[in-house]
Amino acid sequence: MSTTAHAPADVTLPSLPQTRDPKLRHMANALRALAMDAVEQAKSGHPGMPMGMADVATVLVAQFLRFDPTAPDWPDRDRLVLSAGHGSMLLYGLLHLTGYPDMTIDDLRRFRQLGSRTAGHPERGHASGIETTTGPLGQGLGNSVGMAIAERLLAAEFGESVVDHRTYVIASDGDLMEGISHEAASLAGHLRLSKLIVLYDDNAISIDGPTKLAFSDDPLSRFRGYGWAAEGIDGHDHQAVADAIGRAQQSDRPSLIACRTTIAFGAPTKAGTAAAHGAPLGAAEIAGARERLGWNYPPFLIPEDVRAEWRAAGRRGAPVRVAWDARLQAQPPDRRAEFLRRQHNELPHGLDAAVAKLCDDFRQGNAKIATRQASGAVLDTLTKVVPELVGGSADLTPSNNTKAKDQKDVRRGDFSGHYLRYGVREHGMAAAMNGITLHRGLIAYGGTFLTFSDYARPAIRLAAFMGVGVIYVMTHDSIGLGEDGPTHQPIEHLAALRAMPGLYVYRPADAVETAECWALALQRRDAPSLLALTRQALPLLRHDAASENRSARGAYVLVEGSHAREVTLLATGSEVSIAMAAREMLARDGLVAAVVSMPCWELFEAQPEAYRTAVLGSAPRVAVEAAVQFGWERWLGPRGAFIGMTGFGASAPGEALFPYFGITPEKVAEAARSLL
Ligand SMILES: Cc1ncc(C[n+]2csc(CCOP(=O)(O)OP(=O)(O)O)c2C)c(N)n1
Repeated sequence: MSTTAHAPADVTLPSLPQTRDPKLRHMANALRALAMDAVEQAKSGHPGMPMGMADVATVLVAQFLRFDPTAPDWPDRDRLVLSAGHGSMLLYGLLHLTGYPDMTIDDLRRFRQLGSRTAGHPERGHASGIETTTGPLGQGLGNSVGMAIAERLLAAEFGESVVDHRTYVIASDGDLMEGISHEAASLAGHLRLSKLIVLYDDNAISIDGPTKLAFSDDPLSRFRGYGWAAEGIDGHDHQAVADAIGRAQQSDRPSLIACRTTIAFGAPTKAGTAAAHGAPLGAAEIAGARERLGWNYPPFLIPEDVRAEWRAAGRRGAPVRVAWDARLQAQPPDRRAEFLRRQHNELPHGLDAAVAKLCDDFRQGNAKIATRQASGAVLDTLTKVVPELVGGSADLTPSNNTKAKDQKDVRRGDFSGHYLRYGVREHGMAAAMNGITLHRGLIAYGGTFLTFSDYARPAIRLAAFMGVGVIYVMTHDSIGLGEDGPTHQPIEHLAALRAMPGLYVYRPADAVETAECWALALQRRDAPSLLALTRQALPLLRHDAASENRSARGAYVLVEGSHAREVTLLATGSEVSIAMAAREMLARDGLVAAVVSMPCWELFEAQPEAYRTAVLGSAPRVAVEAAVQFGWERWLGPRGAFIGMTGFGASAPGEALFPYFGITPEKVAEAARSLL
């Protein structure tokens, strides 16, 4: 075992390194063969990484990982994240061999085919045992930090007799090159997430060739600098792998184990080369690999003795789980019920009543506040009613109003709080939020400025894709933020976020809508929600004492015309009050306008056509939103007009910017008149 950092080595054709344990070697060869065969059959895929990491994965899964294929959702299982998602056949092979019932040999034969569980990259929900969707490099590592945080938070809340597991990650050079790996590892080191163990496939090869073409970092020094334990080992030496994992388990820090491996280990001419990264090896190379590995079986055939070893590895966890079950049963009934409620993703009773009371309070106080401020007040209440909420912000807590009054910070060594100081790490935050929420038992929300949603977007996309119910609190949602200027003023962000399938984008118009949108975001446990909130104060528009959550239909008629409408004014967020003022101007001219508030397009789209038609009306429409028009066409109809932004903003007080960019009641009224 070497504890010094490796510089990425020259890649020379390796002689087969010593693999010490014959039983483990055979088990690892089963993984190699399945990867070669499935990629060959699919005529596409990545055989190199699974073949290189087969020894490491075998030791981890057969000797350390705590799991039970008969109860894949066992809450206290170890989490295994394949961050290098291109090596998906490694995970599928493991799931199959250890006996997950929904990963059959036929599923492996159908690798990468339409409708199969075995997608090109692992997709959560396709098969049990896939903890998160990976493929975009670095995301899995980011998720794993969230999972490790969730484990500590739940252990602090429910006790280590119920929550005490580890998070293991298999990561590649690409994972470590991606910027998000810095944010994720830095946060993990800061919080000393000692139960996070990363097995890094240090094979010195990526797609372009040897990593030294682009990468001369010393990952061990780098991770030590973050406060991790880090060591390098021979990733084909089973004992070295086991010893290193054993040390990592004892460490008081997160651990990086750099496993020096040979990509496509066993392949006669392609091992150690980029040619083995992402293409079938070909019949001759596979035949040569079978010979070198001593694997003399036809494609997809696993000999009984090897299968029996793997099945035995898969059965190791069952007694541990049964003992865990008994410990859960021994908990006081209310604690057990609370634990299970959270595991089942059920919200507590009392949420609706709490939101209704908040709306009443806002109405009674005629709350003229920024929607970010309303959101802060909502959180003061909701965090009491929904204890699974875990908040945070990427260093904008006082601006995002994300910290509720009685929330305590999460700190290294003290995980009893529920508020995370994510630091200036939007991408790491969003990826960790996915991990926290995927873990089960907690719901993550996190804040930044709307314009920096771009910095978090790859993780937002995966939340949408997987259907993770995280909640983004994105404030400073338009030129209305003012003096910070055009770098901070979102322009195209609403359009870009609305373009993302599966993401619910909310832009509430006042304090009441803010409470309603928060309730909707919380209720949606199978998709992410994003709240776009203002920096500037807004008048209260919703004086109706409706018990109904009017935002739930996505858009609704806030004020109807006094008689048949001649024009319909559509708006979201801060511009709804502009539309209201325009309506009054038009009324003075004897023109009848209705105002429609559209806090959530995605919900509106899902309404029956009759409702949508009734809301939008048949009169000409004018839309107003302090952002680009992109996307509004669909609501405007053939004769509509749009008042908004056509370029970037400017640095000035917000009140000056709306008239400067022509986003005023006068302009809206003028546009309406021009249509009549
Ligand atoms: C964010 C992102 N960028 C690019 C890719 C495309 N890609 C897949 S694997 C890979 C790098 C391969 O190198 P490495 O991570 O070392 O994997 P190995 O070759 O060892 O399997 C790249 C660039 C990706 N999957 N995700």
